[in-house]
Amino acid sequence: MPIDHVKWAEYLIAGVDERRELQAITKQVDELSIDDAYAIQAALLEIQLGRGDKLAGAKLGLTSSAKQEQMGVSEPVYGWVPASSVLADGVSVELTELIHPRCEPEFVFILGESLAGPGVTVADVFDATDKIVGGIEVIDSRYEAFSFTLADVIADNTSAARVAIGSEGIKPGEADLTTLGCVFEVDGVVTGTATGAALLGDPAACVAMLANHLGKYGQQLEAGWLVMAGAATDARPLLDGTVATARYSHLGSVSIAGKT
Ligand code: OOG
Ligand code: MG
Repeated sequence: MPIDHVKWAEYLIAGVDERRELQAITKQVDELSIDDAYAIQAALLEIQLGRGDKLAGAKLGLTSSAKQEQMGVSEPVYGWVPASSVLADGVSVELTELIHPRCEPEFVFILGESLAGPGVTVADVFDATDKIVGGIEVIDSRYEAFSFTLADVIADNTSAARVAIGSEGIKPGEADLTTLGCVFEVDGVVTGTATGAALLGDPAACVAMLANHLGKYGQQLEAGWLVMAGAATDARPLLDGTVATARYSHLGSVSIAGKT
C-alpha cells in the first residue's frame, strides 16, 4: 500500500491539537521509508502554513551521541521551525499546550544570507551566518512514551515544539565553535556539559549538512532564518515549575520555565 502522506500529517496534527500521544506510524504500516517520512513532514508543514503560520527556520536533531544514545536512533534528522514556536529567553512555557515536553540546549545559527546545497561547506556556513546564539529547544514527540524509529521522528517534524532564543551571540569567527562550551542545568543541577564538537565534530558542519540535505529536495536555508544544530546533551522533562538554564561560553545564558 502506498503511504498517504496527507493522511498521516493529519494524524500527527491531531495529536498536536488535542495534546495526546499517538501510536507510532511504523506500528501501523508495513513499511515507512525515509522519503515517505520526509513527505509526511512536508505535508504537516503545509497544514501549519495553511493555518497562517510562517517558516522561521530549520533544525537538525540527533547530531550528538548524547541524543542518539538517549533516543536509540543513530542518524541525524532534519525538520522545520514554524514562527509560532519561537520564544524569547526567560519565558514560561505553557505546558497545557504540550503533551510530554522535554528541554535541551541548542547552538542556533541566525543566517544573514541564504544557503543552497549541494556543495555547501563549513566556510559557506560561516559566510552566510550573521550570528550564533544559544537556545533551549522544547521537544514534544507526538508518540507514546516519546518512543519512535528514525522514520517516525522525521514524519513528526523531529519532535519540534518550541524554541527559546538567547539575545547574546557572536559573529562567526569570534570564537571556536568546536570548543565553545555549554552547561545545561535543570532546577539548579547540572544535567549535562558539552562543547560544540559534540555535534558531529562541528556545529557549522551540521548546518552545512542540512543545507545539502535540503538541496536534494530543491529547497534552501533562507536569509533571516534560524537554524538549530541539535542538542549537545540529552533532553530533560520540562514539568510545571521546572527551570532549565543553558549557560554557554561566549553566548551568554538562556533560561525557560515550565508552567501550567
Ligand atoms: C528528536 C529531536 C532531536 C535534537 O536536538 O537532537 C532534536 C527527539 O529527540 O525527540 O531536536
Ligand atoms: Mg533539538
